[in-house]
Amino acid sequence: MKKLDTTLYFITDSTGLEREDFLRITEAALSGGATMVQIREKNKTTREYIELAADVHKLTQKYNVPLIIDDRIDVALAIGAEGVHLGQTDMPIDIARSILGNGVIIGATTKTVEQAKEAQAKGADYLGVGAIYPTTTKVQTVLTPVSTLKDICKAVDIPVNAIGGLNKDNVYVLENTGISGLCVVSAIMKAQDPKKETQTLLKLAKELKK
Ligand code: TZP
Ligand code: MG
Repeated sequence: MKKLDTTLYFITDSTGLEREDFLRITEAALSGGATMVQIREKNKTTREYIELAADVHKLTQKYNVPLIIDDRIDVALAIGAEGVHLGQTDMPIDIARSILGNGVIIGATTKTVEQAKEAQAKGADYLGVGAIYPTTTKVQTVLTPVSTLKDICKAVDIPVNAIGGLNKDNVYVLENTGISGLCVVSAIMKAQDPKKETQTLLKLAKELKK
């Protein structure tokens, strides 16, 4: 596995979009410098998920960026994705690791120091922590205080990304937290100019992780 760069981690959401527009936005994010991409689908059949993930994988491979599949180990294996992202109610990290092996990236959502330490101990490669702000993206989540994010960054050695309602106007709250990067969905997915938005967010993310 090459070194993980979670600086600007773009998570897709195809809700309400034609396939063509969805793929255009995804490629815009890649050309704008997204360092990781996650495909996150909640309402697709397994076949639809695989087909879309395979199309996104062609794009991420063109830009040499790892593709992470939300939740679905089977979809990741089916298309040879670089990783999976697991929430607290998804497959336990150690079991996923035993299925996928050491060459695959495993990310975990954690909201407490305890969860973060456990995820690291069970073999997670990075953590997503949030939601920092209320989000318009369809997700079951509660807000995570910035102070908890900071505590988590201190408690683990693996990269920690902030997630939830983040955009170029509000990420300043993440200064001096110890994060390794930003995870964003709608800030890029719903931008007028997704490439430009990605470039702006990448610049901010680089500043924040210093
Ligand atoms: N987990 C916590 S918040 C969230 C996920 C998947 C959604 C983030 O989406 P947005 O649009 O960047 O707020
Ligand atoms: Mg999940």
